[in-house]
Amino acid sequence: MALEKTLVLIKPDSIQRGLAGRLIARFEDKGLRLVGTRLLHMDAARAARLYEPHVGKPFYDGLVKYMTSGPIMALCVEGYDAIGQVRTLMGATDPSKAAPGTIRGDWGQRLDNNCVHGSDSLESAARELPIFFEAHELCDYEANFTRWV
Ligand code: IDP
Ligand code: MG
Repeated sequence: MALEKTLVLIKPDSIQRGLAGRLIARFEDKGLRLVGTRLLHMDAARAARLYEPHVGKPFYDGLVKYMTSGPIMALCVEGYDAIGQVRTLMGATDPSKAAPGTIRGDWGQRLDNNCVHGSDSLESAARELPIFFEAHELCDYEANFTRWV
């Protein structure tokens, strides 16, 4: 298993609902560690950069509108197999189909308000992280629990 960094976004619906702390706790509880955090309100240009792979899809315009509708929190989290671990914690894209126990399964109802984003591959994480963080904004450290998880 490789040590990976991945991008998590706590989406506007989650910030509005006051879920940020509980969602961050889900990743921390799993043993993933925070190496970057940022609260921001995305503009259309940043959202377009993030969702470039979805250009042309029927939900694209609504997705950009949703993701620019209010503040989000960007997290860079690190851990073994972090990309896959985050995707497992998030659950299926459509919260109405996501398993109970996953973030989307526990907190979401609708595909167009699905609580969180997580990079889906090493390539995506490498493309997406610089959209939110410059290298110097990430903290390189070993948490004292690291050897146990
Ligand atoms: P993912 O977030 O699970 O990786 P993607 O297929 O990459 O899912 O889609 C990106 C985002 O676009 C989803 O998280 C969701 O917010 C939105 N989305 C995907 N499919 C639909 C749809 O059919 N209707 C509305 N929004 C959608
Ligand atoms: Mg995706």
